[in-house]
Amino acid sequence: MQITKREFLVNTVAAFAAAVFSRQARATSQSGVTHQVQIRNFQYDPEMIEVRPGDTITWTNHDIAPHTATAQDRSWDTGRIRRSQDGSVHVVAGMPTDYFCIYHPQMRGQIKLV
Ligand SMILES: [Cu+2]
Repeated sequence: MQITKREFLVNTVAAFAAAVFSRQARATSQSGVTHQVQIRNFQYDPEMIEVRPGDTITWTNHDIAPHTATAQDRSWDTGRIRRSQDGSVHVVAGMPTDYFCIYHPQMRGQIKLV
């Protein structure tokens, strides 16, 4: 079957548009930002962090002691973060914002969802 020049052009434009659209869809779904929180001297730095749903928070432990970042209601948790390691949590809408360290409950941090 013979494809006319016009059909060829339409197909090419459609394929290009589909490629651009799928690239944009991917970019949108991966638009979250990664925020860094340092843990030093048994403190979260910064102690309060502004994040949006879709973002990721990564805590890096610079202490010798292990730490965690754990929601007060325990609904989310980085798990044990050893010296020089990090742990991450994905931000979702409505997640509890106050967190602490399981091993050192006096360590407290806060997420501000914006
Ligand atoms: Cu700790």
